[in-house]
Amino acid sequence: MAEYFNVPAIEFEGPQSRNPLAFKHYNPEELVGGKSMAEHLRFASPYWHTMRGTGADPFGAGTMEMPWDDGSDSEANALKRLDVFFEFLNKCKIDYYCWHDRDIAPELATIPETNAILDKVVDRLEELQKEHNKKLLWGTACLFVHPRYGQGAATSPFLDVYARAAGQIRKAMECTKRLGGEGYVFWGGREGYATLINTNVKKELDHLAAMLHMAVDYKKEIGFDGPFYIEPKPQEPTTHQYDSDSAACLNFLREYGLMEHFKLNLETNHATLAGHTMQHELRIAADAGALGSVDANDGTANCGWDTDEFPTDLYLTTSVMLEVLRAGGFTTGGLNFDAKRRRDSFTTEDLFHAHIAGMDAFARGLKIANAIIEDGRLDDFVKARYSSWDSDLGRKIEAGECSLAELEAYALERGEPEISSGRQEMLESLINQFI
Ligand code: XUL
Ligand code: CO
Repeated sequence: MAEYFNVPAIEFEGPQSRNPLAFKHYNPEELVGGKSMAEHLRFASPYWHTMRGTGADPFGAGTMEMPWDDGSDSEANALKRLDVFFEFLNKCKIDYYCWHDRDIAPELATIPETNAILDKVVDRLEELQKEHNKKLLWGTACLFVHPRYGQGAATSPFLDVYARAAGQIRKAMECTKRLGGEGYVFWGGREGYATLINTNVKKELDHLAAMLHMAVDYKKEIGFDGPFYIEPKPQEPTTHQYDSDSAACLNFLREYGLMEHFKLNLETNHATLAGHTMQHELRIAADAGALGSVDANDGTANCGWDTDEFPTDLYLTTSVMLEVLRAGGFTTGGLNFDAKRRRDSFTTEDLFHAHIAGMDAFARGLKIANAIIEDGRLDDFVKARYSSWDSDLGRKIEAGECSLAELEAYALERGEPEISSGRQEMLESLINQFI
């Protein structure tokens, strides 16, 4: 097979290494809390950024070197990219990948032609996955690039657009199932509104739920047993996206009877756009039993755009891994780098530096989070903080068996309550001890 990257396979060399093309912390086989790092972290690379991201922005053309790509929509070009991608995954020791249907194969003039080229690409992906022992973390349908979806797909005012989206979802699910995908994502990039002046919100949400119910029916029909994930994001490209954050998604899923079929795929830069920390989004999902998978990236906090940067901040990766470990670890999910290099990092080698940076940051985050949990002081503090509830009365309230009058009588007897310090700064300092 031709080699496309003038970069050796990336090896673990330890924290003292001065080699930029080596892992300093990610050591796939190393055990952390009884499980290997590879099993904990389940890294995935997103086809859209890694293979199709040109570095273009609203002010200028792409900058990325892609010497293998002739820029055409030909089958040969689509197939060649797959070889490049698998060389990259191998050299970077990444076991999983994710795609949108339209990243791996182009949309052609008609639906049958489009599906035919997609099938050819999926045939080849099937071979490559077997040959290189790689797995599909999740697939998804791109329902936001084509102009027909400009006013929504499952929330389009136009029934013909809705039907087109339905067919595209069905096909993308079929391909995901063929490739043994562990999950399937719905990110509603255009499922929201530009303005309420022209929008029937109730109708659009009902239609979105109907689409997801049809997807559940199809999932059962073809025996796809992975979870569905909704990926929240509050805006961009829409002014308001219906799946704005974890809590809004959970509310929608409960309202429409979809909870048992869905988990959430949470992305840092989407959390920050929603005015939350990533830890908040993960916690809300985990508490509802819906922490599915992570789109691991970061943004520039004061910028207000979804900049999809590689995650290199250890406080971020530690907080993510704390939530993931406390939720029992990933099952079907993983850490998908929904991240792109900066325009300035345009060489093919930068793809490696970017992923190494993200993988090492998460390896450290994992080790730090595991050490914090094993140390126990943080969790013990939180447990102690709520210990007054470990009483007969506390249990009675939590079981819903108490009345306001009963509590009033109790309060009368007790007098002014005693409270203790939340010790935020002490605990922040404790976490710093591990970082
Ligand atoms: C867009 C985004 C998407 C989804 C998949 O902000 O995150 O790439 O992850 O459609
Ligand atoms: Co994403």
